[in-house]
Amino acid sequence: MYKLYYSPGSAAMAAQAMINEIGAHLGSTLAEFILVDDEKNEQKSPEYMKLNPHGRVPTLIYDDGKVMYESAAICQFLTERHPEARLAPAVGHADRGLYLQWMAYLTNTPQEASMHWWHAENYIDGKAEQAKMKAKAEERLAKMWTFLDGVIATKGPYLCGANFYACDYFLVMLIRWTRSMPRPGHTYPRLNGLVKTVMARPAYAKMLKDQGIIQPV
Ligand SMILES: N[C@@H](CCC(=O)N[C@@H](CS)C(=O)NCC(=O)O)C(=O)O
Repeated sequence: MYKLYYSPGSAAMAAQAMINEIGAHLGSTLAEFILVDDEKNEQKSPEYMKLNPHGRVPTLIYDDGKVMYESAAICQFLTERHPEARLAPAVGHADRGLYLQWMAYLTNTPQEASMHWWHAENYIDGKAEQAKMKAKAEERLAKMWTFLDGVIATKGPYLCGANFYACDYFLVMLIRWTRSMPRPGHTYPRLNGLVKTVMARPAYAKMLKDQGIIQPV
């Protein structure tokens, strides 16, 4: 039904875990996961750029040839196509506003700050300027993790409260991206609890195994 193009540890992590979870729910294999080897720069190959002109992962193929990209949009699309998996609150549900808030916040704030750290060269020229940008990204992400840790402390155990949704997969994916920073997301107590809870979900654990990556806790 789906093809998901991924690189290990990339922005495809959440969508791949969701596809596993939906597939387990339906009792069927739902997708083919296609490796785009970023060590060989395959995301910039002419064949892949025909699918995703930005040369980034993930890309999702659905309905025998329709193509979409942007990880948060793919996650949202999957929740809408498979409401039975309950990976998002239904339209009209009391959690819906918060859920949409977190999906937007995660993709446009911590995800973007992570990009400043991982790919400072895409934003500014010069080694010294890039080092400053990375330091600022670390500082900003530490503030975001403090904030989100507080949200979960007061309203957890998940981002929207009692119910697990796709935004929790997305957050745990972003937390992994900060594993080499001075204050990685998983070192904040409630975020650490969330990472452990999400890693205990078979769909997330299978994604980590299939991608050949580990998630520090
Ligand atoms: N906003 C995009 C960002 C995707 C993105 O930056 N993916 C990274 C991997 S995490 C990538 O493919 N980078 C390769 C490159 O920019 O050359 C999304 O969320 O899908």
